[in-house]
Amino acid sequence: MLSTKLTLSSIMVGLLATLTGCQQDSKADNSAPVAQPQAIPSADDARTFIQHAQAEIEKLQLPASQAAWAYATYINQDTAAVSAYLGEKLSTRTAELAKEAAKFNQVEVDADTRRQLNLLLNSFVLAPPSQPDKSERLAQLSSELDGMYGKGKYCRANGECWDLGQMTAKMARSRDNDLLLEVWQGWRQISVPMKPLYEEMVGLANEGAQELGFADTSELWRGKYDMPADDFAMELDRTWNQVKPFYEALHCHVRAKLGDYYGTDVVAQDKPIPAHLLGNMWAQSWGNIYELVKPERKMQVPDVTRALKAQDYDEIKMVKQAESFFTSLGFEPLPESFWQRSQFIQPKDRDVICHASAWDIDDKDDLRIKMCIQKTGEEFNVIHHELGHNFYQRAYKNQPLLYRGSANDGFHEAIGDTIALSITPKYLKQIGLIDDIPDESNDLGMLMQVALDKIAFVPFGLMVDQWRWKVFSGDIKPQDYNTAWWQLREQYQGVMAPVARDANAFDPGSKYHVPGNTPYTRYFLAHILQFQFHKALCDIAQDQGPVHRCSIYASKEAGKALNNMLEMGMSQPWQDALESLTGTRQLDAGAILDYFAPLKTWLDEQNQGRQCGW
Ligand code: X8Z
Ligand code: ZN
Repeated sequence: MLSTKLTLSSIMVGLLATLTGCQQDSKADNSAPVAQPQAIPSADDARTFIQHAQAEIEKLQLPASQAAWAYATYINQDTAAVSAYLGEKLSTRTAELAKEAAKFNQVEVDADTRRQLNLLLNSFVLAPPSQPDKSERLAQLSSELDGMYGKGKYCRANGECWDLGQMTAKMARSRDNDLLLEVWQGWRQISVPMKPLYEEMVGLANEGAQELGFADTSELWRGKYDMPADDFAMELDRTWNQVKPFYEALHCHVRAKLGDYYGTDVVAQDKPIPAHLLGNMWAQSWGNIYELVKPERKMQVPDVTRALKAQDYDEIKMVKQAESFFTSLGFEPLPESFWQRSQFIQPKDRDVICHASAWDIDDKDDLRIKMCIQKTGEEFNVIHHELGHNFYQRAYKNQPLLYRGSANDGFHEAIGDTIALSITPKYLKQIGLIDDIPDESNDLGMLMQVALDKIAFVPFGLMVDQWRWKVFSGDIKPQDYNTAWWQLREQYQGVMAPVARDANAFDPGSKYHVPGNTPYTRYFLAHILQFQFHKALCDIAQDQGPVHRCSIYASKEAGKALNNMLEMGMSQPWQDALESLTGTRQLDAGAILDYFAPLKTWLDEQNQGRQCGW
């Protein structure tokens, strides 16, 4: 996917993706000159135009993707310059083509041509303004912001410096309030200098969006979902309201337990939870504090980190194991080049962007992942997540360029997670990572462990773009960037900054996807969709028993059904793709709620007599 801050789909997949994000790809082909529309263009002209446009874009994408890969895996002045240069060439030419496509607005064309013309217009993440100095500046700013995040380090008073990987591990494992606070604040120093760049970038991207006929970049981002932008926002609210009571119950229990552990002077029982105590740098998923909040009755819950260690898994073996899940479903193994070209381990000798991503460099077979793998159960899940992107990319590679993407960007994020939901005790025993399957009396522990990641994430998945959409639309002004961020964190997540924030702080910049310009609503969607997919696939696999114990491992039937949806790429509205697998056309949190239902009953009992809410 490309990147450059224009993108069709999302992750590092799809058309012109943003040079950032989580999935990138590109392509190559013989390009042909773009048709010159005549005075009164015909349907044939439109078809010829869109074919030639795709061929031309495809040709520009390959070098842009290669340069983006070089930059992400070796951040320096030269790779930054080349990647910004090629990204800009791609995005500028694509924007010219998108503008030219408007000439066919009044022409009656077949459904595929119309869909492709629309997708071309919607393919940007950051649309470049037509003035060359401005589009070059935009490309430079986005690449610089990316690099600032990738290079970010916090140095302590004693001169010792930590990168994000080291700090992530401390956030996960330490229970020392002072250390957690230091790490939390330290990482947020890296984003202070991003703010003026971010502000400038917003202005330029809005200019580009306006030239394409959008009110601003917010409308562009919300307009990619086969429905009017405002209706889509309402769909998100509807789904969030389905999950909210569950989230509030989990929040209430977790806050009470953290109060028991750290003291209610640190964790007040009528306020949002201080953001540094939840086991994660951004308080977005809480699985790492399972030990503090687990049910008191002893529960046997597989410790995957320990099992990986006991069985001597290294980074490659973890990836091989994840690949074998996909091949068990009937997918072809990954190509040899994947193993040669991927970055699995953080290089010691240079700065890289460690944030995990999956790439499709040529839209053919040059698939790669870029990670700095830690040997933990959490990262084992991330590997499945990334491979989900790669297998999706390969499934739609024969679609026309403008259809090479997921049904919507949430689908791309959901596939690997769906597979990871099948990493149940039954599966862990099958692959020899554990000896015994705990009986059902332990399910509550397992459900709690998973809910701390999945349910806890939901409001975070929503709030990031609630902030960004308002930043792009101008509802949040630069002087309010940080305070508005924390208002949304409190409102949606019930999480607060543990210390007063400096006037110059830019805390959104400490989350990869903000400087990386990767839209975030996709993860909210994915957290809902993956439970819909999991349920449907478990039914197809004829798994007996509760859905939280189901694993679709080795089910060729489930693999086939999944592949049928993946192969569609973006050729149909996402509602059709969803229906093809699940039988429903709606985003529906019913599946996630059903999956965790026994835990909700238990949480409600625990919370009796507690003062919930914030
Ligand atoms: O960014 C990611 C993936 C790459 S697309 C590792 N995720 C979000 C995040 O880390 O914030 C996956 C879950 C949410
Ligand atoms: Zn992803």
